[in-house]
Amino acid sequence: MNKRVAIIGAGPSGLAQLRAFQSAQAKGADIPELVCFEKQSDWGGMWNYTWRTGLDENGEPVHGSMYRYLWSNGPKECLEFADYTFEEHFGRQIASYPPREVLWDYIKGRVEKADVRKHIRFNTPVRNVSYDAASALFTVTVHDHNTDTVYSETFDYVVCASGHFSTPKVPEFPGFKNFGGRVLHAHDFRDALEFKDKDILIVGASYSAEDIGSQCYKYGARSITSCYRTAPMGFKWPENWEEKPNLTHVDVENAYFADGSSKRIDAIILCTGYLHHFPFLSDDLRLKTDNRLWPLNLYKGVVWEDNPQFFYIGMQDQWYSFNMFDAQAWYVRDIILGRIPLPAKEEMIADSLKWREEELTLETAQEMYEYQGSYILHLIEQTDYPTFDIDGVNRTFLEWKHHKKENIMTFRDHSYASLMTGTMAPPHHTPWLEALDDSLEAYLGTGESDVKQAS
Ligand code: FAD
Ligand code: NA7
Repeated sequence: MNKRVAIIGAGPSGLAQLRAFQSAQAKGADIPELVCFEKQSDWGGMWNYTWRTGLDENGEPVHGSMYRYLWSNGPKECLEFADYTFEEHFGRQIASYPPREVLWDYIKGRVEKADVRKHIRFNTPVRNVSYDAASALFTVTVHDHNTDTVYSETFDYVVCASGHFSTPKVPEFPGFKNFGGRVLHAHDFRDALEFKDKDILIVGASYSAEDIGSQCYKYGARSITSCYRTAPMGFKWPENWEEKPNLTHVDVENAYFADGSSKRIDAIILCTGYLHHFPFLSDDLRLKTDNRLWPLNLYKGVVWEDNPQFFYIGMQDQWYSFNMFDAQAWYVRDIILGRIPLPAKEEMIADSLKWREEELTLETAQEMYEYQGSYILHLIEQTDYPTFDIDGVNRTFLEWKHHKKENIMTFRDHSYASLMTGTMAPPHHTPWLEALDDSLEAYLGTGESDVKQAS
């Protein structure tokens, strides 16, 4: 096939795209030339942990928002690849909430097996993408930090898989300029031990707030105060964790809340979400959306309606993650291979609006993950991605929600069955609250050295 595809980013979404093409090739298909540009020096996206904050070794904004001791915030059974199971990777079933390093290992295992690393140009951020209607080609300009050169190449298709949990959304509250302690965004949070014996304030009421607060509790913060703008998280918090309505202002050492109460605090962690940020895309290609289940202008959640040679993977808010990126990547692959025809633009827009209308009716978490599940099923029915038990994944999400409601500090001690193989996960050898060492060795080992290492 005499075509070229540029893939921006080698995180789970970009890697899904590489694997999708490799899988077609392994079955005899003629595939286009693939070039994946990755800004970091290794693959895995968010799951490739960095200690850095601010700018990286090349002066680029640090991509990573993950922190030490991060364990999966949902059951691994909900994100399992349908074409590469945990049992295949680890040679046995493992417990249900692996730490970051274990999931990174799993992500890498599939793409090492598929031998797609050769397509990736590391240390190479994309600087600009523009489209020329006359030639129907994109010009992609990149900075190769290995040689410190900027160059451009042309492509027939571009897949943007650069992630959207990397550029922090940072509100300012009155008094921040004079606050005596540290103010940071979740994007720059790295090690909960920094906050041992401290009184911390968490702003926000979603996943980062819940998990960073829990990390700080686990690693010895003196107290946690979290505050919400719309609705409280509402879990049964430990006794040194208080949930309050939104922050109104701070002074040198106190935070003041909308209910008139106040609290002395040492540090403020803004868990206020992320921006979809694509500074390398021209206006005619740039997705503008907040973090939601159905961003507009993307036919089937992936095709840029204004230019169907341009695609996005993984831009939705995520209940499902890895296997959703796969469903999307296989679908995009089949459009590029000419196996799935695209309708006229008006029809694409009308289809997207129907999904959006349905999205607007969703009220409960259950309705939301069921909606995302039905979207995934809709995509995989049209490709050869191995189908899997989406209803079963939805049931696992439901159990997970119940376990969180029961006890937010012990939900990670539960086990679930794989929806791919049926095998029940064994319980982890150490309760999450006591497992201070998050290394792959500690997780997969016996647990004897688990408790001491992180102190
Ligand atoms: P990313 O993983 O962000 O990868 C994007 C890649 O694109 C990166 O490698 C980046 O370097 C590269 N890139 C960006 N810009 C450029 C450029 N201009 N040029 C070249 N390359 C570029 N999901 C779960 O399923 N379970 C969890 O427990 C979970 N926990 C999370 C915890 C945190 C703190 C965060 C932030 C996210 C978490 N997620 C979790 C969601 C996570 O984002 C996804 O699992 C997954 O990493 C998304 O994959 P992606 O490839 O779309 O994006
Ligand atoms: P989310 O899920 O986008 O949530 C952002 C939270 O921040 C949410 O509770 C917002 O409240 C809150 N927010 C945003 N702006 C403000 C202001 N100005 N004041 C108060 N509160 C605010 O981001 P997360 O980082 O939690 O999660 C993103 C991913 O990272 C997720 O997939 C995880 O797996 C890890 P709202 O409800 O909108 O009022």
